[in-house]
Amino acid sequence: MLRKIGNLIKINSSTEELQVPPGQYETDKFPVMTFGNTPSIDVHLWEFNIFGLIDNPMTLNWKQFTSLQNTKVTADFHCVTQWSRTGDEWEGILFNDLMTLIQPRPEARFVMVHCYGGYTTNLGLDVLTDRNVLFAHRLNGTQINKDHGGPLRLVVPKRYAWKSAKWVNGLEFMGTDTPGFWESQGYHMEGNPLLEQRFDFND
Ligand SMILES: Nc1nc2c(c(=O)[nH]1)N[C@H]1C(S)=C(S)[C@@H](COP(=O)(O)O)O[C@H]1N2
Ligand SMILES: [Mo]
Repeated sequence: MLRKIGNLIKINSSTEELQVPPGQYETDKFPVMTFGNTPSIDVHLWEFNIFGLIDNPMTLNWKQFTSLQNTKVTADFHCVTQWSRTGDEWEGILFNDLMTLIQPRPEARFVMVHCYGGYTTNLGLDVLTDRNVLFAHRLNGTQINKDHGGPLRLVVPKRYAWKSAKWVNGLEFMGTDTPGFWESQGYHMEGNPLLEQRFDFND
């Protein structure tokens, strides 16, 4: 479902997933799941770097990034530790709207997402260009607080939530799929909750 209200586009992807994925239970709680320290970020100093296999590497400041088209996305959120939230309304910049600014090289098929604090996670460009992937600065009508990834976090509704990186500050376009922080410790490279791709300790 896609509605345009004034200058704000609304996408409801929550209804695309009719039930919580296998092995998950629904909760209204919103636990904070952070490895390591929680960074405090001043938006005046905030920078977002786009680099790697791309013809026009760039750095955007807060104003430049948040003046891109804003969209509200209703989506579900699935932590690999088995809790799921449904129907949250995130607001921010769609990955696809950021993509209109950049020219990845044809061989760029994967992206390493970088964060303040050093956390990373890898995603296929095909996954990131799904219509409901966004960089969110608001959640359910208020600014995202720093525990939940403020000022800006990635939200990838169709992957386990460890791929929804908090405090994002960069995208690195890559030709081969390279494990991020949790993926290099046995978490699945894809992490699709509908397929229960939680861990992959086979190799
Ligand atoms: N930078 C960063 N992003 C992160 C994490 C983290 O430790 N650092 N934890 C991930 C995990 S495992 C989950 S479940 C979600 C949790 O988001 P929340 O703390 O807002 O609930 O953030 C993900 N993004
Ligand atoms: Mo998680």
